[in-house]
Amino acid sequence: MPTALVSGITGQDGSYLAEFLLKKGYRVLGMVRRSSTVTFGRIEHIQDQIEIIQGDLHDQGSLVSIMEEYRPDEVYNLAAQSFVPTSWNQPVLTGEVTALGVARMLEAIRLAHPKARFYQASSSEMFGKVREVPQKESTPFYPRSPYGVAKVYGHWITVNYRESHDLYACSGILFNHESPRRGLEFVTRKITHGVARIKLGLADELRLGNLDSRRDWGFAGDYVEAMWLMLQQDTPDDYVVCTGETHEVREFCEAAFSHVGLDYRDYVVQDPRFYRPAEVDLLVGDPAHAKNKLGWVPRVSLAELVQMMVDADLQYLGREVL
Ligand code: NAP
Ligand code: G4F
Repeated sequence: MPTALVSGITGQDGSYLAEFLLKKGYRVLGMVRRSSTVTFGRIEHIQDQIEIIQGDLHDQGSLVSIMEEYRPDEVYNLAAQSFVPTSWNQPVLTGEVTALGVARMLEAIRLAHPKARFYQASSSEMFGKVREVPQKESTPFYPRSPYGVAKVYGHWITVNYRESHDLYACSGILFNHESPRRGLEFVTRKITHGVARIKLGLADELRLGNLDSRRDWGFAGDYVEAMWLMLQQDTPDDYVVCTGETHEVREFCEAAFSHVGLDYRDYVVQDPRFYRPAEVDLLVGDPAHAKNKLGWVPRVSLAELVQMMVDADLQYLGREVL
């Protein structure tokens, strides 16, 4: 039975990846940081099948100890400060976790267990002010937020450890992927949760920022398979993972409201508080490399994703209302 270590297992992607790996017969180790309250909501349903171990991307020693003790076959580094607006308020913390945290994890592997295969959760946010449309593996980066800058470091340190130390290290450049488990502060979940609140009579407006920006949105449950596939190849490489389609935030709103028979224009209020100091206006990826080399294709369409998320929020909030 292969062993996988997942950092960020309590997050959206960590929960889907853990489910996926359990189905494949893996022993799953979930690395979690110490906190005063339990943050296991997304993995409650599989908690008895996972081994939870304590570790923090700030703490080099904890990572080395984990590698020495558990010697995982595969390491998925999903942990990060992942919310873009927070990265302007906490740029140093974002750099510590989202950038240097990657170097600490790679150092732990190099020192204690260099046979481990490594996956780094890189991001389309690195393309920022895009230099090319659509974006592919060779497109130059131009990050627009401290988060994007930190992810560029994480990407290149992964490539560098592969080339310097011969580690099996891959960088997955994933475009936005969403689900009913998405954090409430990200725009898609904020919209679907807002739609459900309005439909159930719990709110009468939804305050958002820039409706013009465009994203290439997919379903998180599909994207974790691409992470796993990257670590099953003969040689390590970097891959863009996306749908190849792009839509405005406004279109996501339109679809979510219309799913419950409402018109978004009656409820959405644009609020300058949610605008960013520098925006990423257009993201759309080219999934050809992932398709040709990994045989990976996304399954859930945007329309299905919107419906899945609105229905889940209606169900979730409906239970609270009753
Ligand atoms: P998420 O829901 O925000 O989860 C982040 C995870 O990181 C949580 O489990 C969090 O733990 C953990 N974490 C934060 N700081 C940590 C630290 N110092 N030490 C250990 N763990 C720490 O993010 P996600 O959407 O699942 O994304 C997973 C990864 O993919 C992230 O690296 C993100 O930047 C990247 N990514 C995401 C997308 C996307 O569209 N979702 C696209 C491209 C790349 P707590 O539960 O304790 O907070
Ligand atoms: O949902 P978002 O906050 O996601 P963003 O900034 O694209 O970042 C996500 O995807 C990245 C991959 O490209 C990940 F690396 C990152 O960790 C994260 O998962 O915002 C999407 C768009 C932005 O253009 C934003 O300005 O939605 C716009 N937006 C408009 N109103 C809003 C809002 N975003 C948020 N969060 N809240 C709003 O009210």
